[in-house]
Amino acid sequence: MDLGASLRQLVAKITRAPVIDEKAVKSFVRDLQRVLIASDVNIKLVFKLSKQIESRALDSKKLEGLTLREHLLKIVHDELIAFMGEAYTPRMDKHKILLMGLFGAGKTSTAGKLAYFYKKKGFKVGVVGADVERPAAQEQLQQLSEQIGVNFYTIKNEPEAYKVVEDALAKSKDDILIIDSAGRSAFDSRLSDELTKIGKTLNPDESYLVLSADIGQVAGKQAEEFNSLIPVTGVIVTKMDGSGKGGGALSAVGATGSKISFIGMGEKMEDLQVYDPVKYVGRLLGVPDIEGLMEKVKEVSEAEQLSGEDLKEFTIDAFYSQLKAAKKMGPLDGVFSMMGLSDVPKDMLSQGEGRLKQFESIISSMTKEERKDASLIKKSRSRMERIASGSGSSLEDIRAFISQFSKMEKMFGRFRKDRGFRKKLEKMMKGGGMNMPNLPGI
Ligand SMILES: Nc1nc2c(ncn2[C@@H]2O[C@H](COP(=O)(O)OP(=O)(O)O)[C@@H](O)[C@H]2O)c(=O)[nH]1
Ligand SMILES: [Mg+2]
Repeated sequence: MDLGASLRQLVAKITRAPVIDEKAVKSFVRDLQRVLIASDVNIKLVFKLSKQIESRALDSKKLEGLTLREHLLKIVHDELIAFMGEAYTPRMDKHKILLMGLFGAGKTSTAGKLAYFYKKKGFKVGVVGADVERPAAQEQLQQLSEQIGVNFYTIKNEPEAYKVVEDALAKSKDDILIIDSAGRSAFDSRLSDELTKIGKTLNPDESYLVLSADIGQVAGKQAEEFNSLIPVTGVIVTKMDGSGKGGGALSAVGATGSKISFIGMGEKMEDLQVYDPVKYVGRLLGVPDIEGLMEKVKEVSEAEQLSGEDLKEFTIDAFYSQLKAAKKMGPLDGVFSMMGLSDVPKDMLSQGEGRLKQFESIISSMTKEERKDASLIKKSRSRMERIASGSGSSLEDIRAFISQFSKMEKMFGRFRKDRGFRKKLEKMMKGGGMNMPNLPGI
């Protein structure tokens, strides 16, 4: 489970706890430690943060008008933000940027993304292919530059990177010039020679170190290594979209005193964001800001007080319409995750259109009875075989389907008695104008 999903579950726990007392705070802090360590945050930092949260929650005076629950949430929110470093303000004047980092960190893509970022702001931008280790890197950057419409400079077959830079400096009339340099599999003396020469020739205004989020807390060590060679003015952490270790990488870099400047959130040119810990933590928690968080807490506790009818049974038919409905709805509303439903439907949806189609054909090969009572299938290999051949799938596919279904069944079982939750969902579906046909079971 990713950091965001785990944190949202923790917040849901605070939201739903019958009482918030010292015991609840301590148990929350222990859970938080576990979650942060699992996403590769340095253990010392974890203890520092959790101590801070615990002592502030238990010692400090509550803020006016807040319940202890809200008080704890506010502290958690504020401390997480402080933990993730400072917001960055990119330069908005003429300047030269050097990108450095190891192989595969995302330098070349980031050169394109930064170029696109500044081009959109109205600057004249050029990119320089100074990765002389791999000719393919120059072509990759040239293609990106054509795609986004910025100038491109390189010298093919030139073994000295600094000469490529020298030549680009002589030709460029751009406001912003971005240099893509070569990586290595590890930090070594050849890389440091090359970067030193580029540094002397270019005299960069910004030297960004590009790191991949999936290296987790090692990010801190790398930031220090590079910084001792060329002062790193900012760290760009890429692949934040695909890694559960992003929180670890960000906090480790922050601890070295380097600033996070941008984060990469995907492979497309627009997937670059100026770093802002408020936004980052907001995204993790599924709310825009502390006001948003408080509002959700209120909504949830109001909903808890409403009463509702008992839930209907959760069947395969229900499962299928739930998947279709969730797909229509897009990213799940924060309320879902606040209530502890976290990201299960999203996980399933991320398996894509093809999977949904396969589910559809599997379901249509089932009898009415089976759709009402999945245990019939679970118990019988011959039924599974019949469904597999009817839907053109393998026995494994059928088992995978049943296992997904069982997960959802368990999850909804937890909420069977939770009337407030059901009411809340009903209200959301009616009020929000969302079209969720046949959404039984919840
Ligand atoms: N998902 C994701 N992939 C990225 C991101 N940044 C880079 N990549 C991918 O990571 C791979 C290596 O990137 P590249 O820019 O060539 O790395 P370089 O060796 O440092 O120049 C490529 O497949 C990129 O598309 C990001 O923020 N998110
Ligand atoms: Mg590259």
